[in-house]
Amino acid sequence: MSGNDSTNDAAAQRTQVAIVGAGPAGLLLSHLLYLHGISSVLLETRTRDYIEQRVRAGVLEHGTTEILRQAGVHERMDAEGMPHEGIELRYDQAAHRIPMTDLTGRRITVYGQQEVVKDLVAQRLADDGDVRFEVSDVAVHDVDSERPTVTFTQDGRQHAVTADVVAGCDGFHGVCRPSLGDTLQTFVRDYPFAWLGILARSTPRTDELIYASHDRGFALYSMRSHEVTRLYLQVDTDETLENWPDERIWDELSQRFSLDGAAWDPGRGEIFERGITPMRSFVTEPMQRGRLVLAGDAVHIVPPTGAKGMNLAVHDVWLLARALDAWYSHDDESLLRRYSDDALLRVWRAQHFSWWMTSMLHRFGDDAYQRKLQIAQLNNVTSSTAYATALAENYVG
Ligand code: RFL
Ligand code: PHB
Repeated sequence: MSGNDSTNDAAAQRTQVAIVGAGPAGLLLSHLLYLHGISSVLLETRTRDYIEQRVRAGVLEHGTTEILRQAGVHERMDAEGMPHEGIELRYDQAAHRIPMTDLTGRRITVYGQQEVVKDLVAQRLADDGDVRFEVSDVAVHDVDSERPTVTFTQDGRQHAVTADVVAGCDGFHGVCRPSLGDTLQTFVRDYPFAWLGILARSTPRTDELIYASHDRGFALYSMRSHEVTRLYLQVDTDETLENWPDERIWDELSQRFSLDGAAWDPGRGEIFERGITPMRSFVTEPMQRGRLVLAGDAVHIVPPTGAKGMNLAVHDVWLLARALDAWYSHDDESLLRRYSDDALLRVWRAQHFSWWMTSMLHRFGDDAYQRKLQIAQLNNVTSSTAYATALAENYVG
């Protein structure tokens, strides 16, 4: 069957896979299905411009870049992405490098999530993919039948897409997870802090990311290009951007990155994007029910400290595309039935790693005992090859 065989009757369309949400998960799934000759309709509430500008993740695991390469959406990533072979842990006024590539043979690539999104949107449109932006009133029906349906409004008209499978890739606040019903188990951890993230026009001062654990709180130094830095500060959950004028942000970063007793200048520049993100760990199990399967942030989220969220979303849909291909090409439904079990193995490893990094690096109130434990843990990671290798293996994926 060709990749674009959806009929165009607006009232009642038929496709093989209806995909809700055009984040990295939904876009990559529709592209992978296209490569397998499986038709899909991709529905997104936001505009194309909005999803292409939404600033989020920046670190692609080795396996994620491999998947994007195999899928043929790698040209710009390979030209503009920044390969990194280590990270720095900074605490107690000293810098310690974790040589990830030496320890694992693998590397990460710093390439903004919105760039991945732009590349995937361009590819879907070049392949005449059926991608609908600015839809509303999206609802999923009949997931326990063999013909689940997604209804939505577009240009003031009501539409219905009937599919074999509905893929919920609609993020944490989407509509698909509630459709899994009430037999699910949900596992949650909320952290007593948030991240204030900025993008600034300044040349990165280092070649590698710096994770700083300071008595004043956590800070992260990252980048997007040779002209743009991406920095984060741990802040209280009730903080507002109004409380953080530019000078305060830079002064706080300088203190948290301090080295040898002196403030460290992260390279001040014009701040052109800022936001505050709460920190949460969350998993819903199982990730599927009947003909509804969920992927990415729709069904699990991690605090960003381990840089895992988008990588998990990519891995989920890679598994899903493989399972759907086995079903359509070889009438083998076993991988599809096992999708949730297979995906959850990796999801929980990433949950653990993200929780562990978060616990090791952030300030937890005035808990002096916890702080001593954190320093002991950091000393282990920076002095023992076994600990460092464990961190590196999890980080590069
Ligand atoms: P997304 O990206 O949230 O996309 C979901 C899409 O669904 C749309 N949508 C709907 N569409 C149709 N109908 C509905 N009813 C809909 N409801 C919602 C939304 O508009 C959206 O377009 O989920 P997806 O695809 O699962 O991707 C997940 C990633 O976005 C997320 O995990 C990462 O951004 C997390 N993350 C990081 N992940 C990494 O792998 N490496 C990192 O370095 C990293 N850093 C981060 C991060 C997330 C952060 N924030 C802002 C949460 C840093 C930060 C600060
Ligand atoms: C980012 O560059 O946005 C970034 C990097 C590492 C993280 C989280 C976010 O752990």
